[in-house]
Amino acid sequence: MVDPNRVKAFNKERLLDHQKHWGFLSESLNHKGIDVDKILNEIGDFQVAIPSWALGTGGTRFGRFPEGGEPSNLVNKIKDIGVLHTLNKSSGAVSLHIPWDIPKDFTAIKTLANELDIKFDAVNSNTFQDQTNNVHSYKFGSLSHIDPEVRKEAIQHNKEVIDHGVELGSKALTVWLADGSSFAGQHNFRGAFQRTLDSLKEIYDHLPSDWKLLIEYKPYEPNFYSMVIPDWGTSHLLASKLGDQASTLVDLGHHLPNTNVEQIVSLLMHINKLGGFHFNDSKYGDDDLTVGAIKPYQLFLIFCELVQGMRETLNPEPSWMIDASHNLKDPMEDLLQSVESIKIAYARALIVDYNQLKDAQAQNDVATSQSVLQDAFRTDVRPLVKEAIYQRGGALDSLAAYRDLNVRKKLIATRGLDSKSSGL
Ligand code: PSV
Ligand code: MN
Repeated sequence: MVDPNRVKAFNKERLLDHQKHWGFLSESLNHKGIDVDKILNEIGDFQVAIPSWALGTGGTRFGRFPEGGEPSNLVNKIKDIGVLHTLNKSSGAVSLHIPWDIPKDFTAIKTLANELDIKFDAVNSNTFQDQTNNVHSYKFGSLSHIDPEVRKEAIQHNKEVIDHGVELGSKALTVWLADGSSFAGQHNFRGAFQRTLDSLKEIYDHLPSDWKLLIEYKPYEPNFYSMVIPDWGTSHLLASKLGDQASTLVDLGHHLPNTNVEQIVSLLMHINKLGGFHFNDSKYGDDDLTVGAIKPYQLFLIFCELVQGMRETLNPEPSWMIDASHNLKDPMEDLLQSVESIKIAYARALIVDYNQLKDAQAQNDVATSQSVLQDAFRTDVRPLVKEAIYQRGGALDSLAAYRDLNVRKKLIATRGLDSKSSGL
């Protein structure tokens, strides 16, 4: 779908302009004593997994407006991620959602992914919807359900997801539960928590020794009175009771308005319990908007904690995934913009002078502390991100290249206008 030679030709036209901007920025970063080559590598190495359901147009419960050419099977989904990765050299991983995307032929899928330089990141179970072959219904919960037979089915599903992941080379299972209650009195909170813990123990015992169990939390939706795992405290409580292989997964959209997410990230890393991260942006709730579209400063502050945590704690590198989807944009364009925002926030966080910040903090110099952060945030790091991607063979402007190469038009021509993606 995307010929690397076309990417080269695309870059050639933009190279002089880029070099002008990059020359200026690299000189000023050097002048500040920043090791430019080191951060170029860090930015280039950073890979964010694409969830297998995100290649189709998102929607709300009121409607969906697909543009056509969507991948209707896993092979085509991986090919689409291959397109993204050819353009941005930053999407070299897929996070499979099971049962939506169980490979029909594991060897063929692995070979294809390998050819496209795509790894299998965390696998995600789904006990928030009833599947066609379900014996029981998850209407009133899954791992927390009052009926042991329903719990058994949900536990079994999670074990099967682990088994699929093992075949592909994944190293983590992400569990997000929709379990909860919508009316006061519906749940016994302690009972629901204890049953969830007991179910998770069985899943945990099925993990290979080099696997992680990532526990995602969410304050509301689809349940509106209580969620069994509503916040990072509950997620951490479960993870700490399960053992070293279990940790918390932070999804940016899963917080009540104005929550200090950067502080949560910092503390979880301090105790080596930040296992995964889902990127998106929001104005009101779990809006799943393009990363960095609404609150870029918060994203930067989160990255400052991630960068310091990766340097100063023993927290293993979290699994990174984009968890955004909506109904207005071409999903591939949305993903390219999300990845670009992530890299910009990361680059800004990498150029913060943390020594100066620590000195200012030690002297209670509030104004300097703020200035140190804002100096990095206000630096236009786009040439730095472009250079990192360009050095890996990617496009100097992935969105413009995607349009220039008419990718969506070609996808529609090959797959048809009414080709729909499975999943959400
Ligand atoms: C739930 O809102 C969530 O964030 C979980 O990560 C799911 O896997 C994903 O969205 C897709 O439903
Ligand atoms: Mn999520």
